[in-house]
Amino acid sequence: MLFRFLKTFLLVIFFIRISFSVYSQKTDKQNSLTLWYDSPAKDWMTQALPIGNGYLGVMFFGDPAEERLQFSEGSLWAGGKGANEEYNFGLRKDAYKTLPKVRELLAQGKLAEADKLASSEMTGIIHEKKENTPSSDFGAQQTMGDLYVSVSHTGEVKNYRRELDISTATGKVTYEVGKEKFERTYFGNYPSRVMVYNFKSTSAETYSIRFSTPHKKEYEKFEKNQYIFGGSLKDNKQEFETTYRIDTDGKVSYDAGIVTVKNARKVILIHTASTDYTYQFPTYKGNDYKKINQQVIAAVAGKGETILQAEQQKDYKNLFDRVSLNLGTDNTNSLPTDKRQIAYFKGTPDPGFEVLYFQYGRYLMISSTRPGTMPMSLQGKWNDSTNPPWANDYHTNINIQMLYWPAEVTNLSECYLPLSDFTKSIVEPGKLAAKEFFGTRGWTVNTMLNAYGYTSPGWSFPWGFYPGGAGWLSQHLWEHYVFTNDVNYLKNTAYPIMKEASLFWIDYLTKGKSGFLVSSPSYSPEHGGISTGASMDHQIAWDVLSNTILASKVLNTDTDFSKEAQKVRDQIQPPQIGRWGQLQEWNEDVDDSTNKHRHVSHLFALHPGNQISPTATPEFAKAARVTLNARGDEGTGWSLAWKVNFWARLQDGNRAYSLFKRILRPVGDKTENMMNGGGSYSNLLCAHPPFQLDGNMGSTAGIAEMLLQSQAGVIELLPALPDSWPTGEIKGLKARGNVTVDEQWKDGKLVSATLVSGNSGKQKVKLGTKTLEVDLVQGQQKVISVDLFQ
Ligand code: FUC
Repeated sequence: MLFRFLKTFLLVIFFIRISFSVYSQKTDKQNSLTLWYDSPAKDWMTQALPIGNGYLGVMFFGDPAEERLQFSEGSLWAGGKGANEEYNFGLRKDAYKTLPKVRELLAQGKLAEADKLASSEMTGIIHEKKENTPSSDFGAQQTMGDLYVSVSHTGEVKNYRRELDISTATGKVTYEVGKEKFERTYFGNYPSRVMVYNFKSTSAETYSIRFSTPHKKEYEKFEKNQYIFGGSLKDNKQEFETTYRIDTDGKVSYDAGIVTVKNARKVILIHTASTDYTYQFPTYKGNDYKKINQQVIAAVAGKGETILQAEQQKDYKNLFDRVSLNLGTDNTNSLPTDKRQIAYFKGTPDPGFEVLYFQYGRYLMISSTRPGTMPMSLQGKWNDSTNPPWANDYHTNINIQMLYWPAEVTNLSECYLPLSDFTKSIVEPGKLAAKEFFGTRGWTVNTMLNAYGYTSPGWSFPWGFYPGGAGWLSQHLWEHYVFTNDVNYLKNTAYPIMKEASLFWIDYLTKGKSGFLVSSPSYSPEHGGISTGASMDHQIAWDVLSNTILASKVLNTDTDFSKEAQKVRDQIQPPQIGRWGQLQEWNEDVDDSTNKHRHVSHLFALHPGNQISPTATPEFAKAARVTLNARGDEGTGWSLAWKVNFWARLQDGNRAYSLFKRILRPVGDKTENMMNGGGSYSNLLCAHPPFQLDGNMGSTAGIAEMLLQSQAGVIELLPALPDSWPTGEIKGLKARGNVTVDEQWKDGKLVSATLVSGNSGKQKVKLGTKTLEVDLVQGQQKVISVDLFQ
């Protein structure tokens, strides 16, 4: 008996020692897909590290004395009808009646007068700030609050390390105090809808846990080792609840909102939260959030941290491991990431750092957008404020689309579905906006979009005016089909929405002076004023009509409608080349060659559209190049990222790469810079500045675009490989047609590519200027060696 006891005791001791020594071995190995630091984060935006489970975005700081776990839930939104009964999705009754007059003034060249009239009659209505309202009844996405966990140890902290391993989606903080060792492990578990925060120590400690929120407390309680906080937003009374279960070997007590755990070597919080929000127009209320939390907590009742972690690993790795990138180095990761970023900026070549940034985008996507969650907003799911920049909303004139660019091509198709659901949810209010402001059928959204169906033009003119949003969002619906070949999705979800977006353009376009169909009034996002015939509108209309025509063919439906759409599409004003060889941003040749504006919207046709390409339309591609050269290589975070994608489409890998390097530039500035402040913070979140996640996502997509393209019905291998990546391998990218592609290259040249298709058929594959056709058999590997192209 004694012997057995001793044996168990020794095993436990051995296990504890192993867990700590395993950790230090890993430190030595310096996992190349890890961000790590030798001090705690002091600042949320630039230093704290993001984790998440799709629903919740959490930032951890790693202060040894008191951990701060700041969290946000995607559907916690101020504003809407709850904030103001008069809120009406921004609609302005009969605004479309002003349209003929605005068009007439524009046709007469009276731009200022047209602007004035449209500004007063065609701007969406919001109701200004009231007490406790962050930004009018448009609202803003909200932080939920912070969990603070303090630990009783005193004394000097040694061997400190804070890290985020993106290959396992695990955050860690380790340090020593005297002889005692401390280790915290954090991760988000999507299948069980919980966050897990695990505090371990070799010494027995007292832990104290409190929740702090800027929102109103409705109730707070602690029962059966479970803390529950019910709250509501002050402006719109939106309700939410957050709760965690404690697993510990210590003694737990609760008093006045503070949970104390004494004599503990292990404290694990299993945390969840939800709100009463649903996609139910017009109320957006009714989610039984308390029941959801109860179900979540009940479902994890038998699951400890180990099971939850095993579940999380299976779920996460199933997505993350689909794509690997190796740029031919040993990927040393011996410097803390902030110092590594500076060394890289100063010129130390570090392809492993570039791989880390590429994969970070995929990590952030898996952590913040999963089926059933809200889509990512400007900051993904990470927001610490009640009044975040641009309301942390869903901007549709570049931002929300860029956030989702990597989804299909980097093999994370499922992560797109929240945007698909959200898009579906805004069709109804979007139809009202189309009718009221433009007098058309179909649906539209404009620049700013909230969680409460605000689809009207912005609240100011002209920046908020942007009828192109719905057409652009429809591109993603189509691309999801094209990448997955999921005909049911196309039929039941995508096509009906695309068709409605097309109807908008069929009705809105009018005959211009040249005889072509033009958009009027139109606006090139956040640049210049309104006019007749901004190029981006035409390109978006062309895109959505083209895709809808293709979709109707695939589905063998709506032949008459398709013919009508084709007739309209073919009459749209084509892109134009201006006096200095540039692709014109507007109908008139007025582009200023010295202008450095961050938006380059008139190149939509090059990327993400496919109307312009170096092979099919070389003259337009040349003009796009002239435009890009004139705009220059500076910009905000997302602007740089878009330029990476543009240059990749122009097949200039070196230029794309030099722009990508700019995105990795260290930035400390958190204040708004609309021109040239783009880069990345030391936590590698992209700086607009301030922080916006679109730059991260656009960069990840841009790298994929440099290595593989398929927008023209041909799989193009290594279309824009930069000289700086002479040797490498990428596995698991997706090409349109549901084809998974691996590529290996050496000395700047392809060695071989391996294709696996979800369906059998012929496929064109291109390398340089040579194209060949291969037969693909569903599920079977097809290895294409470079010799085949000779
Ligand atoms: C668009 C951009 C800004 C910013 C904002 C969130 O309006 O022009 O640069 O990214 O979205």
